[in-house]
Amino acid sequence: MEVSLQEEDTIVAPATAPGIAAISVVRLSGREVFAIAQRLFSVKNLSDKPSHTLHYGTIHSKGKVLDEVVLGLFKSPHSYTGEDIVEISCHGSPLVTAQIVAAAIEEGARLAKPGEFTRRAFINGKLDLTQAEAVADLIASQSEAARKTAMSHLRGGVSQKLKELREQLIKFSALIELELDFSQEDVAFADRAQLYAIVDAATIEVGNLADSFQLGNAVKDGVDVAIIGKPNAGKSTLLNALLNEERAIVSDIAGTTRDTIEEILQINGVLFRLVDTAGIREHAEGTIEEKGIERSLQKMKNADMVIYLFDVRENGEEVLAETDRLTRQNIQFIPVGNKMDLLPAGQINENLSMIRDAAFISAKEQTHLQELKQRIYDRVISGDISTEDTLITNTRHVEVLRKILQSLRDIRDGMDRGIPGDLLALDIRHCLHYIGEITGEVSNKEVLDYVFSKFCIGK
Ligand SMILES: Nc1nc2c(ncn2[C@@H]2O[C@H](COP(=O)(O)OP(=O)(O)OP(=O)(O)O)[C@@H](O)[C@H]2O)c(=O)[nH]1
Ligand SMILES: [Mg+2]
Repeated sequence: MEVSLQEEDTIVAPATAPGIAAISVVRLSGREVFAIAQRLFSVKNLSDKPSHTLHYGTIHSKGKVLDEVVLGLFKSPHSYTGEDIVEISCHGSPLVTAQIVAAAIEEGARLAKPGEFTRRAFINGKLDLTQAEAVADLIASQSEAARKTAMSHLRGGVSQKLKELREQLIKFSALIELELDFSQEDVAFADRAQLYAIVDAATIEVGNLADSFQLGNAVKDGVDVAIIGKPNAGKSTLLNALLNEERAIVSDIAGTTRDTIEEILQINGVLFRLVDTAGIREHAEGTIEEKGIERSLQKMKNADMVIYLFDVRENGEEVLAETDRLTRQNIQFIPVGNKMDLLPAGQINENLSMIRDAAFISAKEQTHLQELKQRIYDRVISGDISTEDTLITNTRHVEVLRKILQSLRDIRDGMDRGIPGDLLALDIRHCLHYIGEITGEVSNKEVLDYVFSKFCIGK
């Protein structure tokens, strides 16, 4: 593990997005920050100024004034990275920003690597690894649910859950080590029944966390929903109705939609990508429609979920056959009967009433759409897990959680077999090792490189 509170290099990077804006921020962090900033900035005695203060002045380089700026000072250890930091707010011109960065490099700073500021924050103990990862997720979040989950991780939600387990296991292994010191006297300091209880409770807790990944992933990345069905079933009408806008062309000509149309819909803060597809039929009219159908089938395969739309006036046999086929193919789908407004007194024919879990709507009259949205949402957010719980959104975390589960199983097996204390202590140490892998107490360069490579420069 890397140590030292101040890294050798002083790094610099624009912290704001490239492009024209009102202001742009250039950030520097490291041991030489004040010395470098002083050589660029008009206000004297920078390093004597108190932390968390702003200073107005000019930035100059090679005798030329580059810009009028506001410079913010953050002194170690009270800063994002834990090191001395200077933030220069300049006018938001890409040229000015680049010139200030270049001037800082000229004076001895080096351009930061992706995520390097956050990496330093991690190394200096400002954040644990899950929190550092949450920073990247928060920046990338596109829906309310994704933001909320990232924010909960940033505030230590994941680590908190594991911290208690870690402490219990550490206490326990200490007792076992103590037994080993007295091994001649055959005493048991560590109550095995208590260890069983800890391991069993932890298995449930860690198992729930691992299980939350499916939902967590959906919350973070969004869910692909393909609307499929025969031509004229009303797929495009449904897309428009769900979005509340005239996005797709609707007509009574079968085969209207030729290409797929994708739009984003948020349901209860979760992001769904709706895909309207070309109606699927045996005898397509022309190659364009054929290609469209091919794409529909592809979209159906790739989607996380399918809305299978049919006309409620249809003879239900064909619909039943289709739902059977989807079930056999293991496709997650919701059968939806459309055009209820055209059925006299809402009488569904017998075949259709046999379809399990079907929703019946009128896309045109916009009836029962709210229920349909809830249905779509419930499909993802099913079971006991809710978006209010701590959700695992990161593949790295699930993988390590599964290793923790396995090591808990090993501890339990060992106790069942009555293995000696030193071996039990070893199993517990394995488990502790994996817990440390999630939070970053145990880390290696490869893991850190992987985690921080996903950041942008300047974060
Ligand atoms: N009465 C009634 N008509 C509907 C309803 N939904 C769709 N329609 C009509 O059905 C016809 C076909 O609708 P579309 O939305 O274009 O159907 P589609 O499934 O997208 O068809 P393709 O793109 O050709 O595959 C249009 O005339 C719609 O106005 C409904 O709920 N009730
Ligand atoms: Mg269409």
